[in-house]
Amino acid sequence: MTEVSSVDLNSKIPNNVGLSDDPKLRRALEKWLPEYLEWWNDMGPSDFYDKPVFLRTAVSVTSDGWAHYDYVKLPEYRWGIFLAPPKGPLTIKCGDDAGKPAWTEIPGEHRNALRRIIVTQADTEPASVEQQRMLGHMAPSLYDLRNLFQVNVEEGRHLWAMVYLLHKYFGRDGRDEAEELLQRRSGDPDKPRILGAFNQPCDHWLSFYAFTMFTDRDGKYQLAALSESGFAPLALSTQFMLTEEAHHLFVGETGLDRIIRRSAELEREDPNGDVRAQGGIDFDLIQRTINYWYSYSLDLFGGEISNNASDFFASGLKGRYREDKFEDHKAIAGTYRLPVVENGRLVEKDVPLRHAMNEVLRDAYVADCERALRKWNRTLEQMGSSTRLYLPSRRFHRHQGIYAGHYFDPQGNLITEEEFERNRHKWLLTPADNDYLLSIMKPVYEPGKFANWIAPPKRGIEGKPIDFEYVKMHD
Ligand code: BYC
Ligand code: FE
Ligand code: FE
Repeated sequence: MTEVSSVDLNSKIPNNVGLSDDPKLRRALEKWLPEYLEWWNDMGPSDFYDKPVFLRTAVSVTSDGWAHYDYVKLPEYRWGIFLAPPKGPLTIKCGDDAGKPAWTEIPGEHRNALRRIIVTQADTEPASVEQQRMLGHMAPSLYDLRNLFQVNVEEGRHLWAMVYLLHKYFGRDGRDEAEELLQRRSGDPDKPRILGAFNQPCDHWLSFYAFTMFTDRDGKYQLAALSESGFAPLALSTQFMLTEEAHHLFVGETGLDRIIRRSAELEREDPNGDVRAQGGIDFDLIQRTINYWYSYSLDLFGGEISNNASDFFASGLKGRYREDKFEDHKAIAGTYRLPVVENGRLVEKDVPLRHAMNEVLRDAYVADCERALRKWNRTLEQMGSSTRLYLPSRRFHRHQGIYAGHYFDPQGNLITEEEFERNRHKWLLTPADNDYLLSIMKPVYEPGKFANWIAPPKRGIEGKPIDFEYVKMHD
């Protein structure tokens, strides 16, 4: 059974992994701490470092009340290392060894695969902080500014969660990887972040909400798959990360809902139903933003037919979403049917189930996104707008997997490259869109006030009113 000790909040690095009993590990992490802070200062939120922010900090791991809310200045945030308490004896959840006891040390034969998974997961966390670095300067309200910073500090903590695993279980290699995680930079041509979506610019708040809606949601499904891992420390670490992740998804889903609500209001108010004439965000632009971030986020699940996915599942390193709900945890027999491109046409093909595990996880993600779309369309209906938003086909605008290198319209029909390029500005965010969004996104820092292009939230944070001073701009 994996050791989860009591929570030590007074240590330099708050933790429940018994750091005080492991001086070597503690020294290594304390050496990494100032390097992390240097990265945060260079690449974390630009400015606002002297402003108290009403933030939640993890202080325990019990399902009720793990979070403490108070005013904190960003550089003083206490990034900690927390594992969820195991619910009974841990077992390998899937693959050839399903049902056997989970590993508390790294099995030699899985060392490289586990290292790769952990480093890939880790890399996304600082990347997203880098992508969101400038957004504080155009926040639509103090409520939203606070949510941005909440997401940022927790992504920082998620990096800590993975760096702990690298330091504790991978020796010298792990420490080197932890260094490199602070060297790569989102969008840098020479040392980019590992996965595609994390090198795309997130220049304004429409992209921020779409990113937390669609890209953080990939995070939810990947973390859920890793929380089924037979490597116990990874499973327990990602389980606790998921409790924080829920708020990131809330920020994205409700943020887009609030924009949609406001746009519907402006559409109604304008004599010609012209949302832009009222300084709002028109529905076509919202749709292009959905298309953009949804397609990059679909790429994050990897190839539809993947040897890696098959190996990860077979060796019990990564399960499916809620593996418990499946009856057969070995998945040796089944097949998965999916459309593939052959000789310029789409034809259905059966793939051995294990090789389709990325696609199985993507299915759970797509269903969740469809649920959110239904919700937004209900908002449109209630507001009396005739517009309906949709998710593009999962073949549209893909850069990974079997559809990459082919061209599809948002309905999923195969088209030519020329046709795709001719329609690109109708289907995907354009530089002109970004210019327009930047032109309307002026900061609003007065408690209870909101930018013209977004509706207020239904309620505040932690029972506080909407006009609460979530960030103290004048202290
Ligand atoms: N971009 O067999 P394939 C989050 C590479 S988000 C670039 O198709 P596999 C968060 C792949 O690495 C969750 N490269 O894919 C969200 C491989 O390269 P190599 C992050 C890509 O391995 C918001 C090659 O293509 N967590 O937490 O089955 C804010 C062929 O690979 C991409 C994880 O990703 C891409 N999109 O699956 C903050 C979990 N996709 O080895 C945080 C850990 C694939 O040939 N990662 N490639 O050089 C994994 O489980 C797997 O690596 C993936 C890919 C699911 C990402
Ligand atoms: Fe995260
Ligand atoms: Fe997140």
